[in-house]
Amino acid sequence: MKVFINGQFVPQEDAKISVFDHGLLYGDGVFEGIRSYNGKAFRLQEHLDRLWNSAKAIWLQIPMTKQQMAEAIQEALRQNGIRDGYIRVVVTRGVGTLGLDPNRCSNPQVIIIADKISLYPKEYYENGLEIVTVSTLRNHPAALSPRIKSLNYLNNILAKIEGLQAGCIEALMLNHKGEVAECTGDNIFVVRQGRLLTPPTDAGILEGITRAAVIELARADGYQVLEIPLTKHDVYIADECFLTGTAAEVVPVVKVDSRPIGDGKPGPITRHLMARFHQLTQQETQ
Ligand code: PXG
Repeated sequence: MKVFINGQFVPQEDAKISVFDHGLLYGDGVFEGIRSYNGKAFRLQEHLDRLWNSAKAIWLQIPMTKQQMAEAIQEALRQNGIRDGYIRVVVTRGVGTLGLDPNRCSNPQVIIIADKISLYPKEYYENGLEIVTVSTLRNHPAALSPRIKSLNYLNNILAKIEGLQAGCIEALMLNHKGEVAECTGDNIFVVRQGRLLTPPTDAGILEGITRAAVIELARADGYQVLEIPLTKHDVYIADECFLTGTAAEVVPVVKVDSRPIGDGKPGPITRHLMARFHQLTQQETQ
């Protein structure tokens, strides 16, 4: 595998970062996870915009243009012969001193890895996932905004550990107000009486690119979509529930905190949106 690091493609073994990089020492940096279909990055502009916004929010200057990054991403896919794959873009603060001061770091590091995608087992798409609500609250937006896709993912990792300990591969996180926020690496939707409901950005969530695409698709198909605060109760009494994310795409949820959602099977609107999302990925990457 060839990895892009600081302007060049090098063999995986030579793709190395200093132990003094603040990305490692403090999680000081930002990242993106992007899917490719048919050799093309999906919704690339949206991912680049989010990366640049994350960087701006932490006063990090990305040392290249969006156009240069887009070209490097396409080149990473080409050099590794990846058609249906996964791209990880990482921008770190760079090498600094053993102190917090980011001004002592001079060279932000840009890393692009293009790899094969390891998908969720097919069974999850056919029969749905079981998830649990965990006690780890999503970061308070006034402390560290969940809109920043930063290299500090401990909040999500702690929630993921709790979920895994309960035997679930995804976990539902609440915000500081006790409202539903999102899962550890996926946004959440419920369906009630034919309408889609999903937490708003100010519930303290990552503004998922898959979430935005699914909202567009649902509205285009005539479904009402409301971005409103939700409680666990709203999830428990939903007719359907599903998650959206770059890796997962659209995946049905059939059980939350041991309660079956709807009739305990993936619902019709969920299945419709799974198919529509799949179509969209193909259409946009032809
Ligand atoms: N919430 C959080 C906290 C995320 O990290 C999403 C929602 C979904 O956003 P997108 O833009 O992907 O629809 C994410 C994204 C991984 C992985 O390897 C995780 C994400 C993306 C790609 C890979 O677990 N999370």
